[in-house]
Amino acid sequence: MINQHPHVRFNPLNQSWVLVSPHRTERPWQGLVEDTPQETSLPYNPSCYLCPGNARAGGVRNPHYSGTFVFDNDFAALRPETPAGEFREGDLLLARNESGRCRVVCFSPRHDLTLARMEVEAIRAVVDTWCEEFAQLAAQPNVRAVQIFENRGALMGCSNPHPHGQIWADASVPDGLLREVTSQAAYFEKHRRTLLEDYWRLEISKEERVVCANEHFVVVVPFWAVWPFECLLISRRPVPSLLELTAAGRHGLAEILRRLTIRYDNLFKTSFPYTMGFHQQPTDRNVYPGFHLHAHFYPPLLRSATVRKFMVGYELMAMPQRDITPEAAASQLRALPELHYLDT
Ligand code: H2U
Ligand code: ZN
Repeated sequence: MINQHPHVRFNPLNQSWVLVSPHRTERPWQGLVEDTPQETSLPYNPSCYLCPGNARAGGVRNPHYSGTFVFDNDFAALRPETPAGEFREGDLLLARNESGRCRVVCFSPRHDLTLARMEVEAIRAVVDTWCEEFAQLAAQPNVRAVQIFENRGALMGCSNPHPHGQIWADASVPDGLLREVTSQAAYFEKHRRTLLEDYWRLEISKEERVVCANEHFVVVVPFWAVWPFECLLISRRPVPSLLELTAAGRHGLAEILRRLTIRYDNLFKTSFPYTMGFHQQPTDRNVYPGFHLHAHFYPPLLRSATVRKFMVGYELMAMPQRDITPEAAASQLRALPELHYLDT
């Protein structure tokens, strides 16, 4: 049985390997114990730059918004007005100007909420906002990829607990997306079905790595997960982006996001930190057969609200490594209730 021995697992989406060492879960090292991050409870915070009516850096004042609210990042990493430019010296020094646009998406006017604490209808409004932003950014001539993501919690370097995410639109297709574009295209060429459709069907039939599912989406701890409680959220229908979801599909996405984030919070009875993001087909107007909408959740926590995994040593030098198996992680997440612990 593979699960009792150290082994490596292959990630067919990005063509990389992860080392799994199940026998190590009993070792004495207990990891770094960090202070539990302070949880906020006020619906409005006068010093928050995302709360309605407050001033942001640079002096712009947020409107008194009541749903979602989107603005251009005041400290954008990519800027639309960047001129074309290239630098090259032999085969060693190569650089290129990169233009793009960075947006910040407030999920709610309430400073004290998170996706896990929002109603399905409110999360549905976030999904609709993601769709509108994706469509608008994709329509711009110099945008070839749109990355929607959320960075949650101080442990992930998130600067502000006010529920928000970001969208970076880029003039070129970033490496992380490109790798998944390439492997999905190769799989489709060979099998005439998308990699992720075959994958979710396989996981649904096996059950052991499934966390939760509804009519439109399936959430698994992927066979090749790197982070202890990493999850992969896959649309059942092989659509290339959020825009091809039906109204029912958008609702299904809101529902499954709520259920997954509640399970995460319930795992260690904490507001669970993570980085999540959607992978959607590039927006350069090429055709991408086999590209299948999905989202990755990468949470850093390992054993409690304070013990986190670090990517260090062998992992930075060679390949990522995990102790707890993806199957054990999925079984823990699956066993949790979908009622938030603060509501019980
Ligand atoms: P985090 O999700 O990593 O916390 O980032 C929040 C973003 O908000 C960050 O990219 C931006 C920062 O540049 N920001 C503004 O656009 N205006 C502000 O007044 C403060 C922060
Ligand atoms: Zn706020």
